[in-house]
Amino acid sequence: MRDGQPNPVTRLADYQPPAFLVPDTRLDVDLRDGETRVTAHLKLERNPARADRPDELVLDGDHLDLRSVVLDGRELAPGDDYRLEGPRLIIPGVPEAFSLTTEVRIEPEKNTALEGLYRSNGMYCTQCEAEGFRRITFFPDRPDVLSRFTTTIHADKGAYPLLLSNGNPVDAGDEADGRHFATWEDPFPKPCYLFALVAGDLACLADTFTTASGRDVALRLYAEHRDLDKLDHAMDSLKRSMAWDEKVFGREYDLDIFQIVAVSHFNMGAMENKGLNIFNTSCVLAHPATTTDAGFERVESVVAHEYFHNWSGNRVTCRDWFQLSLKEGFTVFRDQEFSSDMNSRAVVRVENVDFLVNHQFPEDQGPMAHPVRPAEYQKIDNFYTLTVYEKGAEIVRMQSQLLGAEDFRRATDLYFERFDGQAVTCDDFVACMEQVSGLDLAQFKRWYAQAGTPVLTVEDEYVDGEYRLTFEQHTPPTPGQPDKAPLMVPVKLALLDGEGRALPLDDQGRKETVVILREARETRAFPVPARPTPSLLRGFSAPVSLRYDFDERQLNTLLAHDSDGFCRWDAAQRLYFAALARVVDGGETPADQVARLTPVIEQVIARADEDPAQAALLLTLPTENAVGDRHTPLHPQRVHAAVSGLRATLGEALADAWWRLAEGLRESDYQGDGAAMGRRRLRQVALGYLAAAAGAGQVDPEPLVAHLSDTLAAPTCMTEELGALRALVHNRLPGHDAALKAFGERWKDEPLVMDQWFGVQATVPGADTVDRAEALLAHPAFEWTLPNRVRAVIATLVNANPSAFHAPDGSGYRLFARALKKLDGINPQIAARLANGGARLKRLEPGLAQQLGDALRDLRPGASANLAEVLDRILD
Ligand code: 0A1
Ligand code: ZN
Repeated sequence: MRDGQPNPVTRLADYQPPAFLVPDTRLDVDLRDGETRVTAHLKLERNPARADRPDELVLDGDHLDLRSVVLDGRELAPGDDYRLEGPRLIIPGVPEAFSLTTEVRIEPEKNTALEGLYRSNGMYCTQCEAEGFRRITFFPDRPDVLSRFTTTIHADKGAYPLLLSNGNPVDAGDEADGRHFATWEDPFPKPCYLFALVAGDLACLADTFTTASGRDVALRLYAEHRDLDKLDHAMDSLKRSMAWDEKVFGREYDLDIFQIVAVSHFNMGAMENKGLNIFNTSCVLAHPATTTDAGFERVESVVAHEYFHNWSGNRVTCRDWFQLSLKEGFTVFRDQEFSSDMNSRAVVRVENVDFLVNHQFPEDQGPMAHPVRPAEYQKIDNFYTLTVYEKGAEIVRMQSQLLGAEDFRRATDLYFERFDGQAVTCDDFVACMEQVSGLDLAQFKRWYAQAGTPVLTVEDEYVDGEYRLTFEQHTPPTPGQPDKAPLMVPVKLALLDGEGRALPLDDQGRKETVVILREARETRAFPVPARPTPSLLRGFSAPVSLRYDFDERQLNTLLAHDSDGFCRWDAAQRLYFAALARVVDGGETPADQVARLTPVIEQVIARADEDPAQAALLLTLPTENAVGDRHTPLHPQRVHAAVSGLRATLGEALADAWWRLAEGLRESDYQGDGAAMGRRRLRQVALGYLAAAAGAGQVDPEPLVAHLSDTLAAPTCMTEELGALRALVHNRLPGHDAALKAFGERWKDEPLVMDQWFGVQATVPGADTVDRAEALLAHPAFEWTLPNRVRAVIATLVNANPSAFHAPDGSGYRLFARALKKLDGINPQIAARLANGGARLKRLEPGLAQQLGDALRDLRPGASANLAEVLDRILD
C-alpha cells in the first residue's frame, strides 16, 4: 500500500550496471506447510563494469523473514554487519569476492499475489518474472545478473512425489519422516526471473525429440491426474515448435529435458522458465470435448511462444526491463510466423492484425500509451502490454521485411551468436540488422521510442497518365510525448484496374512495391493507364492507422479481387464501419444499410468454399468497442443498438443464405484439422446472424432453437456446444435458461469449461447483465483467488460487454470498482490489469465519464502500487 506516497519511478536513463555479479547460486528449498525455509548460497564478486566501486551489497527481498546471514563463513550480526532497509538487505564493506549464505522463511500458502513461490490446487509452483524471485530469497533481482543455479528441493514424498526445477536432474533420494529431495542443475547462466520450482503430485505425458544434431531430448508435460488426456495437443505443438525453430531460425534445444507444468492459478498465459515452463492450464490443456477451436489455436501458439523464448529471451536476455520487447516483440513475431506456417498464413495475419488494431491501437491512443521501449515505469508488471508484445512484434516484422528473408535470417543468426549468454538491449538487436544489411536504421529506431499510433493519410490524383499518391504521416501526442518525429514507414502497395487486376508498376512489370516513407509528407508517382484502385498497406506492412477516402466502389473492388488477405478484410471492415457510422451518427437505420451490404456479403458467401476461415473473418462485423472508438464522445448504448441492429437486420435479410451455410457446414463427426476448424468458424458466424435476427423478433426463432437444441443434445465438440449455448443465451432465445443450467451441470467439474460458462453469461448484451454478474460473483464456483475465473466474469464484462459495463445507471462501474478494491487486496497484478478496462473514461459522454471517474477516484487512497499507477494514468 502506498500510504498516500507517490510510487517510486524507475527510469531507463538511470540505468547502471550491477555492482556485484553472482556467478553461482545454490538454493536449498525445504517445503513444509506453514514454514518453508529457503537457504541461498551465493558466490558474489564485484562487477568490473562498475567504475564507482560501491562497497555496499544491496540485495532485493520482499515478504521474506530473514533468519541468518553468513559471509565467508562468519555469521553477521543484524544492525552492526547488515541492515534491512525497507524490503532490501544491505551489507556494507563487503570484499571483492565472497560467499554469502542467507536463510529465510516464507509462506507460500498465504501468497495470493501468485508471484514468487505459491500454492495452486495442492501443488507448489513459482512465478518469478518480472520481480518475483525476491519473494523467494534475497538476490540482485534484475535481468542483467546471470547466475548458474543448482537447486535442491525437499518435501513430503507422499504429497509431493514430483520435485522439479530448471536444468537437468542430478540427484534425488529419500530422507527421514517420509520426506525426499531432488537436486537440479542448470548449466546455463540465467537471470533469476527464469528460475522455477514445482512440487506436486502430477500426471505426466512423456515423449522425446531428436534434435537436428542428433541429441535426444526428454519431453515431459505435467498436469493434474484428471487432465492427463488433455496434453496431446500441447505435446504435438511442442514437437512442431522444436522442429520449426531448427529449420527457420537454426535454433536447437540445449538441455537434456524440456518440461511444461500446467497450473490453475496463474496471472498470465505462461512462463518460459529455463527448461521448466509453467503454464496457465488454459494455455496448455486441450481436448475437443472441452476446448474450442480458438482454444486449440491458443495452446499451439503459446506453447510455441514459450519454447521459442529458450533462445529469444533465455540464451539472449534483456539488460533491463525497459528492453522487455527485445524478447517479447521478437518472440511474438516468431510465434506468429510459426502459426502462419502451421495454418493459413493469410488468416493468421488477419487475426493478428485484427487483434493489434482492436486492442493495441486503443491502448496506444489512450491514457496508458507508452513506447515499445518505455522510458520509465512505476511497476514493471504494468508494462506487459499489447504495445510491448504486439506492436513490438510489428517492429520486428518491419525489420524482417526491410531486410528480406535471407538477410533477416543472417541478422538473427548474428544476434544469437554475438549475444549468447548475455543481457542486451533493443539497440543491440537493431545493430545486427544494420550490420548484415548495410541499412541505416537510426530513424527506424524511433518506433521503439515514440508512443502512439501513427496516422497515415493518403491522397491521390491522376494526371497525365500518372497516378500520384501523397502520404502524410502524423503521430498524435501521447502522455509525456507532445511532439513526434516522422517515422520510417514501409508501405506495401499495388494498384488495381477496373477489373481488380494488379497493374504493372515499373519497367520490370512488378505488380507490388514497397514505398519506404521517411518524411512527414511525400509523393510517389506511378505511370498507369487509368485511375486505379489503390491496394494500400498490403499485409499490414506497418502498424499505422490508414486514412484514405475509399469510395464504395473501390472497397467492393478490393473485397472482390484483391489478392492480399489483409486488404480484402480491411475493405470489408471499412464497409461495415461506414454503414454503422451512418446509423450511429447519420440518423439512418440498420434496414437502410441492407441494400448496400447484401450484395457484398452474398459475394463473399458465394466464394466461401475457397477458404471458409477467411470468409468467416470477412463476414464478421466490427465489435462494439471498435465502432465506439471511432465516435466521440462515446455513447456505448447507441453503438450497441447500431451493431446489434445491423447484425439482426442482416440476419433477417440473408436468412436463407445463413441457413444454407449453417446446414451445409454442419458436421456429423469431429475433425481436428484446419479445414474443419475453418468450416466450424464460418458456421458459427452464420448461426450468429440467424440468432441475432431471431432474438430481435425479425425471424421466427423456432427452427433455429430446434437446430441449436439438437446441437446441444449431441455436440461434436466444444466449439459447436459453446457456440450453440452462446447463440441461445446472448439472444435470449426460448430455452436459454434451461440450456445454461444443463451446460453448467454437465461441466461443473471442468474448471476451464466453467470459465466459458461464466464468460457467456457475463457477455449477455444489455444493462441488466450487471445484476447477473453480481449473481455470478456470488456463485459457489466463483473464486476471487483464481485469475481465470475473475477474468471470465469481470474482465469479460468490462472489456467485452460495453452495453452492460456502461449501464446508464452506473451500476457496471460500481461493480467494477468494488471488484478492483477486493482484488487489489488479493492480487495487485490482476487488479491493475483489470483496471485498464477504465481507460476509455475520457472518451465517454460526460454523464458516464463522471460516474466512472467517481467510482475509480474512490479507489485511489490505499491502492497498491500496481493499481495506483494505472488509476493515476486513467484519472489524471
Ligand atoms: N514472459 C511471459 C509472460 C509473463 C510475464 C509476467 C508474468 O508474471 C508477471 C508471467 C508471465 C511470456 O511472454 O510468455
Ligand atoms: Zn513471451
